[in-house]
Amino acid sequence: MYTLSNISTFLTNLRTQIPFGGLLVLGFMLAACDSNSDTPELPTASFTTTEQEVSEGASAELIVQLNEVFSEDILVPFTITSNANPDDYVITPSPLKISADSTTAVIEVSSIDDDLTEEPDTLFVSLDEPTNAVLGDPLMLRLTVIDND
Ligand SMILES: [Ca+2]
Ligand SMILES: [Ca+2]
Repeated sequence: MYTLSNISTFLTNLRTQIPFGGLLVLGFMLAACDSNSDTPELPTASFTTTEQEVSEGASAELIVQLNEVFSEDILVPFTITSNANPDDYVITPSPLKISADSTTAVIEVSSIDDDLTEEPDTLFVSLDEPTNAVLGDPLMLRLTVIDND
């Protein structure tokens, strides 16, 4: 019925006659092919754990991992919710970038060492909808920072 050369002749004719229409048909065909089988599955992005603890003055490395490598960079925005004083921390800016062909990246949380005696701080870090990936599980991590004074 339809051979590749038939289709290509058909498209060539179509493009010659109605260039825009031809491109439109080609676009639909590509879209149809894409949704069949060759759509690359997006990797999932998640934390590796739900709980971490760090001592005041130290840095915590919160690892975000993919379930498989991807051919393009992935951006993972994240949100931090905390009752802690924001001045007490230096945090990797959102979004976190996971470079093409790697499976992990790190959100670094450096806590500032002060001389105050405090209760432990709790920071909830949650991953938001990534670019070039989908959310996996777990997507929230609780970081506890223990006072050292
Ligand atoms: Ca201290
Ligand atoms: Ca302190």
